[in-house]
Amino acid sequence: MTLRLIPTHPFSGQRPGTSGLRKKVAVFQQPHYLENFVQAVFDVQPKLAGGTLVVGGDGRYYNPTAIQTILRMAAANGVKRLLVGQHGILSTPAVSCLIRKHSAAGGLVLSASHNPGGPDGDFGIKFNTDNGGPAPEKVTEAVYVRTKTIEAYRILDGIDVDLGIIGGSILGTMAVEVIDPVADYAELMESLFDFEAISQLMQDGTFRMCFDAMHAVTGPYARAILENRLGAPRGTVINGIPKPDFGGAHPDPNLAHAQELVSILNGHDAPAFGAASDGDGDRNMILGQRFFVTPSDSLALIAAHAHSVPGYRNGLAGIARSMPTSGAADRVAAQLGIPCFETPTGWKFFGNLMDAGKVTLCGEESFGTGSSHVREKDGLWAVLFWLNILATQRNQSVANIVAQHWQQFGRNVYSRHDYEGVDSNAAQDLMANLHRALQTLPGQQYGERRILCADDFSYTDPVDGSTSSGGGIRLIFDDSSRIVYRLSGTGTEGATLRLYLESYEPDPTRHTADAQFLLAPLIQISETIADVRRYTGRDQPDVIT
Ligand code: VG1
Ligand code: CO
Repeated sequence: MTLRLIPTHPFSGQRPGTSGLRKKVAVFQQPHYLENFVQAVFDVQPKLAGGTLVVGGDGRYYNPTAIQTILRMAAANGVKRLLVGQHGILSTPAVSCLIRKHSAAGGLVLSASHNPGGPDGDFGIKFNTDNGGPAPEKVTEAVYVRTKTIEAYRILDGIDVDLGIIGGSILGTMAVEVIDPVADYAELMESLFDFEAISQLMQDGTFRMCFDAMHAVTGPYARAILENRLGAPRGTVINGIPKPDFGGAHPDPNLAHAQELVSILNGHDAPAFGAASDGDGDRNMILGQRFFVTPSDSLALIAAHAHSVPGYRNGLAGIARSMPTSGAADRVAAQLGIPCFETPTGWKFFGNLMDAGKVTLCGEESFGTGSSHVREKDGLWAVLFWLNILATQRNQSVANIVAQHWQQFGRNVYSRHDYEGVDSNAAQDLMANLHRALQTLPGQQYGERRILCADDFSYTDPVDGSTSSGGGIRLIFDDSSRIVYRLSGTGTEGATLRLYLESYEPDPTRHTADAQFLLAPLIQISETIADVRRYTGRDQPDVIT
C-alpha cells in the first residue's frame, strides 16, 4: 500500500452550516471535494493522528464510497485505530456514544440528516470532537479557513475494507474495527431506562405502539431495542430497513413528512403511542392517539417527569434550549429550582454546558431532545424516555399526560412556519429589512399586542466566553408572546425562512384548541411585519410544524 500526496485546489463554499457541510450529492461527487474537507479536518485536529476515530453514516446514497475514501485518508494521516459501523451504519447519537466510550479523538458522520437522499438528493459530513459532540464554531471555522488554502491531501492506495463483516483488519498502520452499530448504544440505553417496566408495558396486551424509522438509520436500532430487547411485537417498527434514498421520501419526523405514521395514529384502532426518527437518528416525533406533542412540550414534559426515570433519579443540573424553542421548559426549570439556558440554534452550543455539568437535558423545537448521556440529540432516547413515563403512569394516555402538564404549568402554544426554496437574495433582503426596523419596532401596537423588545439574538457561552451572533430576529410582546425570524443553515437549495410563533395560554378551557387557531392573530402580525408574501412570493408556508 502506497501513501500518496494528491495535489488539489480549494473549492469555495466549504463552510459548515448549522450541522456540518451539506451539499447536493453531485457536489460531493466532484473529484477531490470530499477529500479536501476531510484533509482540512485532519489538518486542524492534529490529535487525530495517533488517536482513535469513529466513522459511520445514515446509509444514504454515496455513504459507501465516502467511507472507503475516509478510511484510506485516516490511515494516511496517522490515525491509529478506526471504528466503523457494519455496512457503514452508525446513527449520530451512536457515534457520540462510541467516541465517549472508546475515548476517541473524534468522529466523522456521513449524513445530511432529514434532507432527502439518493443520487439527486443531499449528502453531508460532520466532524465531532473528543467529547462526542458536534465541533464548536471555532473548530468548524478553522476547518473552513483551511479548505480555502488546501493544496494537497494524503491518501493510501489500496483495496476497500469489507464493511459487511464484523471484525478487525489493518490498513497501512491503522487498525480498522468493523463493529456492531447497535450494541454499545443499546447498552447505554439499558443503563438509563427501566427496561423491565417498559417490557411489561409492551407485553401487557393492551398497549400498542408504532415506530416509523422512515427507511433511515434508526431501523436497526429500534428493532434491536424495541422488538428484540423490550419484546414489542414484530412489525412495531415500520420502514425499518435503511435505504440509500429513504424510499424517495424526506426522512423528517414531523406532521408533514411522517404521513404514514400520522395516519396510523389518527386512524381507527390506533395504537396508544407513535414515534418517528430522522435520517441520522437524532430527531424524534412523539404522537399519542390523535395527538401531537410539540418538541418544545416534549422537552418540558421529560424534564418534569425525569425523577421517575432511573438514569435521572438524582435530579437535573439544569436545562438548555435553543432560542427559538418555546419557554415551556423554562417553567419546569423554575419550578424545579434549576437554571435554564437559552442558546443559538444547533446542538453544538449545548456541548460546553453539558461538559461543565451545568445542564442535564437539552432540546430544540426542531424535534431534537437529548441529555448528557451523549453530546448529540438522540431520537430513540426520547422515545424510550416517553415509554418509561408511560410505563410508570399506566392507564394514562399521551394526551392526558400533556393535558395535566398544561394544567399545572399553562400551555406555551407553539408553531413553526417554513418557507422553503425561497430566492436567496429575497430572503436576505427580508432579514435585512427586519434588521433595519429593530430600532423602531419596540412600542408599536399590533391589535391587542405591543412589542416590548426587538433584537437579533447573540450569545456568549457561559463556559468559555465564546460568542455567536446573528441567531435570529426576536420580537417579544407585552403578553409574553414571541415571533422569531431565522434563515435555515442546513438547506442546499435557495433559502428557507423559518417563522417561529409562541404565545402563552394559562386558561385550561382553551388548552385543547388547535395551535394554528390560537396563534392566528400572531401569525398575521408576523407576516405583516416582515412582509412575508412580498419577499417570498408565497401566500402560505410550505411546511407547518
Ligand atoms: C435545523 C434545525 C436545528 C437543528 C439542525 C440540525 O437547522 O432548525 O434546530 O439543530 O437543523 O438538525 P436550520 O439551520 O436548518 O434551522 V439535524 O437532525 O438536520 O442534524
Ligand atoms: Co438529524
